[in-house]
Amino acid sequence: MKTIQGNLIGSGLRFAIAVSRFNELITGRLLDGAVDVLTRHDVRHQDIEIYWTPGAWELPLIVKELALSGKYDAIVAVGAVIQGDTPHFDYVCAEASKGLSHVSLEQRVPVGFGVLTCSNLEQALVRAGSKAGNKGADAALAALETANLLREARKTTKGEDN
Ligand code: INI
Repeated sequence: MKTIQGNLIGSGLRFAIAVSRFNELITGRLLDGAVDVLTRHDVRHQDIEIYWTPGAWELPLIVKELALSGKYDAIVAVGAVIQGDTPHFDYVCAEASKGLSHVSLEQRVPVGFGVLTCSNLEQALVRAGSKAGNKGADAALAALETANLLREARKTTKGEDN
C-alpha cells in the first residue's frame, strides 16, 4: 500500500491571492490570515502577489488569468458574500464558486476557496479571525497542501517515482 500526501512546506513556492474589496472589513482579515499562514510555512513575502477585485463575482476571471500565466504554484481566492434582501447573493455565490472550481480543474492549478457565503455580518466576522478561525488561512493552507500533493501526483503519474 502506498499513501501519498501533500506536505505543508512552502519554501520556493509562488502564490497569488485574489481578494475582493466588497465587504473589505471581512476580506482584509481573511487576506491577513492567508498571508500569515503562508509565511509561517516558509513562503517568502516576495513570492506572494495580491490582486484586489471589486467583488466576488470578478474573482473567477482574475484567477483564470493568474492561472494561465503559469507563474503560480497555487492561487487563493478570498471574498465575502453576505445575504441581503434580494436574490443577488445567490447569483454571486453560485458564479464565484462554480467559476473558481472550473478554473482550478481546467488550468490544473490549486485554487483555495476562501470565499465566505454568510447570512449576516456576524457570521462572517466569526469566520474571519474569531470563534470559527480564519477561512482565508484555511484556504491558503489547503492550497499549499494541494500544490505539494499535485507535485507528488505528477511525479508518480509521469513514472518518476516508479
Ligand atoms: N460582492 C461581494 O463580494 N460580496 C457581496 O456580498 C456582494 N453583494 O452582496 O452584493 C457582492 N456584490 C458585488 C459583485 O460581486 C460584483 O462586484 C458586482 O455585481 C459588479 O459586477
